[in-house]
Amino acid sequence: MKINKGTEFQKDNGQEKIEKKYTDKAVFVGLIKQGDEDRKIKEYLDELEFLAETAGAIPDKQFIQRVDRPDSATYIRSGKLQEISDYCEENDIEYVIFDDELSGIQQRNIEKIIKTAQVIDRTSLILEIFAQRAKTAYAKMQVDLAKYNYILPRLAGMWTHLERQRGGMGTRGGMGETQIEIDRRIVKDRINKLKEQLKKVDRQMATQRGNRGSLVRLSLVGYTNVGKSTLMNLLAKSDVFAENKLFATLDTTVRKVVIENVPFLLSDTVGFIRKLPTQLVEAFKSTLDEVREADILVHVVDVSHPDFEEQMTVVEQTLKDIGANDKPVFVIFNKVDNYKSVEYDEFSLEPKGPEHVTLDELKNSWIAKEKTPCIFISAKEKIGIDKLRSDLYKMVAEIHAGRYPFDNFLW
Ligand SMILES: Nc1nc2c(ncn2[C@@H]2O[C@H](COP(=O)(O)OP(=O)(O)OP(=O)(O)O)[C@@H](O)[C@H]2O)c(=O)[nH]1
Ligand SMILES: [Mg+2]
Repeated sequence: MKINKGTEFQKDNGQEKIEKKYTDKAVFVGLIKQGDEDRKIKEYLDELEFLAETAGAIPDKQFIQRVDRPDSATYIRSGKLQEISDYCEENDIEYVIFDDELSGIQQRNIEKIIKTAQVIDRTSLILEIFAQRAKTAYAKMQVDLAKYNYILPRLAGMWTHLERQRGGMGTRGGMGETQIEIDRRIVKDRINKLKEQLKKVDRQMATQRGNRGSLVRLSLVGYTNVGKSTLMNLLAKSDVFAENKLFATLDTTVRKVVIENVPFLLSDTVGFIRKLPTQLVEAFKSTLDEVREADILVHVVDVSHPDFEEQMTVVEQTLKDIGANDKPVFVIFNKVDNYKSVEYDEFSLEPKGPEHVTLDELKNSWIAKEKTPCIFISAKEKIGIDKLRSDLYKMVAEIHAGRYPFDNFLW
């Protein structure tokens, strides 16, 4: 992670410099609110760790606090903050990463206590990953737009923060106000410019989509890292970048696939995640046009993930947010090769938990019944792919026949 390189940290009196080793070590902070399960928080923080690793940080420790609701001034209580601050100082921690979006005020108050490490919230971490991963000019513009939208409401704080660091007595008041206004105008100008540029590209992309005629369109959607690109490569014999990191894919790729004699278009796009920053959803609207205009959504799920049901809910909610929830959905439960369950001891006093559900039980459970049509496969080990192809064929052929009655006549 490069967010922090080159920053010098100073103690309060502005004199004593704290020697800073760049360790890339990060600690994570989460809250257990009323009604939250402890296990869930652990999984959320594990996901946050995975995000940080994707950005280049080295996970070190998790801090969890039980509270009724987040503190509006400091997110967690100041005693806990002090404990984290001490830990960071003793262990050369570089980043303190919070599992929520912090308000400008919270960020500033926390920075007053944690002085030797950089305070990062979930939103800016995700923005950082998107920035690192954006390859095309189009993706870069979208990420920039999201970043400026994140910065805009926080500018005032950044200014006072700068002022405090400079010890700028007397510069507060009038001049500060003007500077904030100037900064705001610069950022707003950049936002407007980016929106204009994006609009131009959007128009080109809309024309491209229009030129593709009325071929049936399928869109792969799903949580990040579930295997969408791996599946795309398998079905379309394409070469989309896939790896075990979050947000490997940011742009949308469209490929033509032919099964038997029926052609269709398959698109692979950015994955979703819990608490996806609204700024990003907003900025990536056009990347997601492909999803909005699809005939069928293919919802890929990593069934080997302990939290796959919640991930499905997140995806369904995000689809609603982007206005793509009225389409037929085909659910693919992927990674069956990695599915593990713990054998349940019938004589155990412990109740049967989700970890005891075998794959066969899962296939017959409510989830498989409710999410029909669905299929269980492994894109990596190529399990269930013939059945997948024939299921896709049936679905696509039906729509295709309606659109190309002449083709139909020839069969
Ligand atoms: N065990 C197992 N691993 C898989 C399977 N399918 C994909 N993977 C692995 O899962 C990881 C993520 O795969 P991708 O295809 O990049 O996932 P994605 O959904 O496109 O991810 P993003 O683009 O980051 O949202 C890679 O390491 C794949 O090799 C599978 O069936 N079984
Ligand atoms: Mg991908």
